[in-house]
Amino acid sequence: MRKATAMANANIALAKYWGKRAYAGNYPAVPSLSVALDALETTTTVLFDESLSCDQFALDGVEQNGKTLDRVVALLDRVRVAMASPCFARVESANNFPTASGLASSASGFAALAGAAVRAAGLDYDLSRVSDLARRSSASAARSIYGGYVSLLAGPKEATDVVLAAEPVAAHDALDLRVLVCVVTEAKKSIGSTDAMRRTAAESPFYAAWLAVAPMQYASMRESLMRRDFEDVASRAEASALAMHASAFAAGIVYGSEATFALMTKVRELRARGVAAFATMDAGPHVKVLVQTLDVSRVRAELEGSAIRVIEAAPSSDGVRVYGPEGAR
Ligand code: 2P0
Repeated sequence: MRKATAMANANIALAKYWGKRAYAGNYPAVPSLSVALDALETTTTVLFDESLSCDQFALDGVEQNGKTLDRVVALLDRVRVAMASPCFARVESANNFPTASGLASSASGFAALAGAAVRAAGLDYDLSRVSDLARRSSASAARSIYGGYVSLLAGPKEATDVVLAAEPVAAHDALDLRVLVCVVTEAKKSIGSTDAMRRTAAESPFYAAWLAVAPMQYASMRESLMRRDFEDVASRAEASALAMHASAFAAGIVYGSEATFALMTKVRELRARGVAAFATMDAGPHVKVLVQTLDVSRVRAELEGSAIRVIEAAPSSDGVRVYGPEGAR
């Protein structure tokens, strides 16, 4: 038996990833740029155990099956290919934020799973191989292997099976940034991002426009980040989210709810009053508001009425942390 534990933080994309290359391997069709968040964290333990007759996965104490289990098994299968004496594993994972709230947990979840599985399997992988392994399960998870500001490039245009890992691009303190995560519902999201991306690519009249604009938005944002220009990065983040959602919207994928639009309106009103606040949304109705430290209290006070809960997060310097193995024999 070999056991290892890993912790990873969630990240939010400032320049969004949306869409995959048509060939296998879960390669993104566009580059993305994210920041790791200190407040949202997953801890995962992997125990490879010769006595097990199948893989087991418990999330926040609840045994999982179906698609949720299948995605974990798929990652373990990739690890087992490289193991000297492969066997099944028990995986236990816990989020320090409510999983049912619909906040993205696949980024921190698959990053922690990849880190723990590789270590428990006794594989000598560097961080880019761990990031590549995480990407194959969930592209945003590749970015949670590193702290601070992180990029993940698009996959090559032609079908391939190369290593594609995220890369750190700036330290966590490159900007004076705080993220106010406005939770608007406890319900699970309506459509998973993998399916939603597939539908956007197949049905959105604006998908081609998204593919054309996203790399330019990414490049400009990276330059703004290098100049440490909060307002430029944050306003470009809002533009990236709007372009991504516009492409999905045109395929009938509407992640926003009334509360989402109320919060977006609030953020616009704040800006009209001279407050540098910018909104970004992922594959769900929650709104993440980007502000500077000085503005946290007053922006938070304005947003609280339109959200169930506001979680304040700061950029984290932490990438994946791996402990173990224990019980090696
Ligand atoms: C992102 N999202 O860049 C974008 C923005 C949501 C909106 O990556 O299909 O779970 O597993 O590779 O990473 C969420 O999708 O997708 C996501 P898969 P993932 O953060």
